[in-house]
Amino acid sequence: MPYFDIRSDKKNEVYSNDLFHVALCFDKNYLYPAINTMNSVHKHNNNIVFLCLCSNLDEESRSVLLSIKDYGVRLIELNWIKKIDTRFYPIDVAFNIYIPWIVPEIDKVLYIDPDMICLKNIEHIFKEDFMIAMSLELSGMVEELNKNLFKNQIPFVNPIYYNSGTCFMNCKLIRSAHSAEEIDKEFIDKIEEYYLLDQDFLNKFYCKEIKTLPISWNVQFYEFNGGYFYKKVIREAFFIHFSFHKPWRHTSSFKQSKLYLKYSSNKEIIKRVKTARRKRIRVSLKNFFLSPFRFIKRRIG
Ligand SMILES: [Mn+2]
Repeated sequence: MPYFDIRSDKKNEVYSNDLFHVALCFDKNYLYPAINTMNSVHKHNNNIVFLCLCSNLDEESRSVLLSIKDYGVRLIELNWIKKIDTRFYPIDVAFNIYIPWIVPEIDKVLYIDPDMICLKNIEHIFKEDFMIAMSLELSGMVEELNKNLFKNQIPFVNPIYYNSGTCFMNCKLIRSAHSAEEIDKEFIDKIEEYYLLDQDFLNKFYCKEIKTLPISWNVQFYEFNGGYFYKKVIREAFFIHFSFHKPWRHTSSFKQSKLYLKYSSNKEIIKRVKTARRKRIRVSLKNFFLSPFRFIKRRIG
């Protein structure tokens, strides 16, 4: 891994290495969504500890994470040494693909995005033996519609495309088949090939080795909202994934923030979701009242 280094590796008081490991990658902007995600996992799972792979944290975020008392947190701070021009998304938190080598003593890890909410016990997945497993990106199947969004799926050997929001890794098996140097060569050295960085890479690199997890492991709100199976899918979900519009931003829909709030426990994030909701109401009222004038202006113009 000549492109980044491990700056620090700290554990909170209640961390125990003997439990199951769930990993998240985030920076200080995602601190509270990440804590909210971890809270939701902890609510349904007593045997899980968290690996927080972070970059650009400040002192306050660090102490917030390490002073968590309800569950184990191991905070590993990582730092990119070389500047990498990705052209699209910043590479800041794309450490998930290196997990098997960042924690070489750990054998199985479930990686999850910090914009997920867990709704059930998930511990049975750690008994599975597959090397790597993810759920499908349903919209990634509709090539014509999403050609630009999921543009890298097209040259892939595998005609199906996965979302990396939930990614189970048998790190031991991955380490025996691949090396970190190989990842550097195939990911960093060919970075211009990837648009949705880590997700495109995982799809391409592990292509034939990926086991398909049921969609209940990564229910993306945007894919099911308003759909015929919405209620059933939400009821059966292990994880709901709030991809695209974030519930704590004013661009989120009312229905989405309501669903996110229903399963949220972190006070800071609840406050942000509510503030965003008020801003959305203000913006839509403003647009509503301004629209006739805009219409008149257009007619005159
Ligand atoms: Mn996500």
